[in-house]
Amino acid sequence: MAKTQYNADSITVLEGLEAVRKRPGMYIGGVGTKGLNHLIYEIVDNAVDEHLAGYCTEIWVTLEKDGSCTVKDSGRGIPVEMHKKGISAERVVLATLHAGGKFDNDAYKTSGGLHGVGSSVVNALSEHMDVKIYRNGCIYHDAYERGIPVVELQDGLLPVVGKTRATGTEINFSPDGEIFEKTKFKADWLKSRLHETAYLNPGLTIYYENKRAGEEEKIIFAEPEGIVAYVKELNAGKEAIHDPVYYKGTAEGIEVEAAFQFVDTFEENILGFCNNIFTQEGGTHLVGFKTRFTQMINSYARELGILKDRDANFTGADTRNGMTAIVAVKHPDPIFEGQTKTKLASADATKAVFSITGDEVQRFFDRNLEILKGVIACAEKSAKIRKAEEKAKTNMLSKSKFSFDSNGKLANCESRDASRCEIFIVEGDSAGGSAKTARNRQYQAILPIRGKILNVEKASMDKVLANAEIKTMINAFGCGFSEGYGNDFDISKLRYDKIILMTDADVDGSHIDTLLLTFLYRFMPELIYNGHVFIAMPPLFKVVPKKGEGQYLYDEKELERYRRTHTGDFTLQRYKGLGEMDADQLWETTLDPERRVLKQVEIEDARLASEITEMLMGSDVPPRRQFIYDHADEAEIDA
Ligand code: TSJ
Repeated sequence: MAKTQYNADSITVLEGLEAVRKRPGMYIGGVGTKGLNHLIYEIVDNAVDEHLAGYCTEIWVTLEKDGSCTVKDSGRGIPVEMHKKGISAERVVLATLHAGGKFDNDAYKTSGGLHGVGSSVVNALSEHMDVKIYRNGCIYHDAYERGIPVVELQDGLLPVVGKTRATGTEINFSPDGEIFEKTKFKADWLKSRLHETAYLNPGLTIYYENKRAGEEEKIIFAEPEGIVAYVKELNAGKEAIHDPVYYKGTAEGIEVEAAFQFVDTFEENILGFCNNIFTQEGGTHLVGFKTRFTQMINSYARELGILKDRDANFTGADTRNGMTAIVAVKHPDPIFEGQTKTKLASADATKAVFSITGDEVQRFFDRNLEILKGVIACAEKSAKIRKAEEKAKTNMLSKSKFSFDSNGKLANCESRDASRCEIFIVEGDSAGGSAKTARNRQYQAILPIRGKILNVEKASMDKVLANAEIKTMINAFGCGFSEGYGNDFDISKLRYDKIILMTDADVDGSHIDTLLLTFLYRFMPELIYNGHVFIAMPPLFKVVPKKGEGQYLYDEKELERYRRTHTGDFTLQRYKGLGEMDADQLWETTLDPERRVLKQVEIEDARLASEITEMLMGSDVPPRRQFIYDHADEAEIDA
């Protein structure tokens, strides 16, 4: 991995260690037992880096009788040669803050902790640190107290205290009782961390020994099966439905490794790692994995006829029901964010994991149909339970009076004669306001909706029902709804003869139409089958000639025709949106049954809307990109 021969000169020197002792929490997260144990991890990570560089296969970690800790590796040994500052490079690594990690870009580190820069921090927070370096046939010695060197250099170089044929680095340190609340390392945490390190580094053997009185223990952590063994351990005692699936690949300069196995439970247990660091808060690598996996299971399920045309996709959670997985990436320059800086934020990790997962998991499932069917069966089981739960929830919801028009937006009509009543679903509060003024309140109801309503094709049912506008719509229509299993829909209870979608004649408006139609198509298809759903067609132009009557025109073609067939001057008014019309104009053009133009929605329109929605939001990337490309001149589509 280290491509260039690095020498003592290439270490970047930054600053001293006083800052670390003043604010230890900034560097190791805290001065409790967690921070204390962190000291060991920082040192071990340096040895793991040497392993990743290809020079070290063994690490020894010992909790000593006297309360100190020793970490030793079989690597090349920290360089002891003269650094340009005139002292041994080892001093620069261990006694200079930030040195030791950012050597050079081409010698990048992929281990965890403070990315190899933590050794000087540990030194500063140690009452005593003792260093032995096995290199060039010699054993070099150095020692520090609270980060300050206590061994005299000879012409700037470390004293040689013995001869050896071995190479490696050995560090012994005692945490400083002035800094830490307690100085006894927690053995259990250490063991589990070392085991994790062994899983993530299959070529590495870690010899753990506890020599503390009454706690004596020796364990060898070696996991040649790597993350596959990790997945097996996480699933120990559970009924697995197949052997773990493993794959590895590189994309975008990022190495991606993953293993997963489904078990007979309802949990989802996905652990992410970046450069050996556990990403507690998840991040972009997991997004790539989950997104691709869900897509793949849905498209296989359709291909196999397990999902029929009319069936909704499995949700992401459905497809991961029973899944245990490890996703580990190696990123040359990762970005972490979040509360505890354990959320991977690098966008290229999503791409890399997405593409490797797509290739490799597809290759696997193509050849292991029975396992694929078992995995899809888990998703089916999850979907079934989910739907039952959702139905129970909705039944409660529709019985609750509080959920009706929860945000007070609906302006209902006075008549209770459904055959006369109409409800307009209006895009935007301002157009909604004008419509409320303009309407005939006897039989016209107005429901303004803001922005883009939830995309029901993608959102899970409980999210859909949490959406105030959707809740209001369901309640206003009065006939309940149906989804998948069971049928609570009763069209005889419908309170309006016409449901009229009223949105702007632009791409945003048609996007909202698409989403609304998708909602109706999925939850109340009978409304469409029975011809109750309409789209209002507000005019785009008004032409007023010098002489004669003004006239509304509904599209560019009509305007062209008008221009061709009319001579003489006329003023042309162009409507950018419903919000631009005043109440009178709105009544004339869009609300008045005598003059308005409505388009009756047919089931094909709704099916198409649903397909477009799915393409935009739910399924594979290539068709979506094609769609956006095809429509790029119209507007941006934000999915
Ligand atoms: F830094 C430390 F003290 F925390 C520490 C470093 C602790 C332990 C247990 C091991 C190490 C460590 C460092 N092991 N191996 C190395 N290797 C190097 O520092 C090294 C050696 C040779 C070369 C080279 O290019 O010749 C480069 C490096 C980074």
